Amino acid sequence: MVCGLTKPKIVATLDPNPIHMDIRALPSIVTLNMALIVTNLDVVPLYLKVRAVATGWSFTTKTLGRVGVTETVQFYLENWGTRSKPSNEVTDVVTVTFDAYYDESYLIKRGETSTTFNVHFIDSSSPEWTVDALNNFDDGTPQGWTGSVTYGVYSIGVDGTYKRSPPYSLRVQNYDYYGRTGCYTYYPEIRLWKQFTTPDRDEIYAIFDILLRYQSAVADLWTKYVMFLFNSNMNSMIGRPFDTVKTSYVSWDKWIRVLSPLPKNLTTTVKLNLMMYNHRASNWVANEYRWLYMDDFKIISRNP
Ligand SMILES: [Ca+2]
Repeated sequence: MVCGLTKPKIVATLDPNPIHMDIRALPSIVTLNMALIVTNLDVVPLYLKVRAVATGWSFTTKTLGRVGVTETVQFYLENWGTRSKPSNEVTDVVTVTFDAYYDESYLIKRGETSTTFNVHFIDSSSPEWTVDALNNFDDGTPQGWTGSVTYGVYSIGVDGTYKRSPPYSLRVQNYDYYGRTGCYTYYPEIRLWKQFTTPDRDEIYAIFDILLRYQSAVADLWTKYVMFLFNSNMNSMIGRPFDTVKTSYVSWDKWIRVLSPLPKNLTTTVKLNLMMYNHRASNWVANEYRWLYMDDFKIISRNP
């Protein structure tokens, strides 16, 4: 007997969706990483695979494993898709298909279900953009930015060593005192924010570069994510949701371009949260430093 396929009942959220990238800050091969949250609303446990297709892209099929009835599981699709960097602005539509199986060997298929998401490439150097705000910190001040830390000592100022536009970038410094004793595990967070009013145009982005650094003699320190928020709502995230795996999900010592859409006609506090995981294996022998740098923060807008 040949049995028909049944469309599996799942709720899948891909994050971020849509994805926004600036072609002025991309390598020649663009790599796509995504978070995925799946809830199984079906009547049986499902063994899932996820695949995707889009013009110009190549995706690997990811095996997700078992999701039980009513269970919600979070995945991270690392190095999921690649394409060559586009030479002009384009929006790619990616079709994602979930294949559901009854068995862990992925032999007996229950069915499949599909959804889409968009990857939106913009060109920040296009003359169409109006620059509504520019904070380059080149006057030697934080230009209205302020911040806080959840652990240790906080200060904010400018820095002349690491910058995107000379002579200065913004630097938040966070350090823990020399002299504390014993092993310790904690989760330091650096926060940075400023209030802006967005313009009356239909397409608006915050665009800026960040750099993460640290200096430590005895601690292991891993980055988890940099989250960009407005009015306390998460807008975009680099890295992965917090965990205690001893791996960094955002690169140290590398400038990273952040591009995040903003709503129009809104006075909003835009905020950056850097979340870390710190393990100190012995007594501190010197101050332990963590730094978040930012330069060339802009709000740009246009009417399509
Ligand atoms: Ca600068």
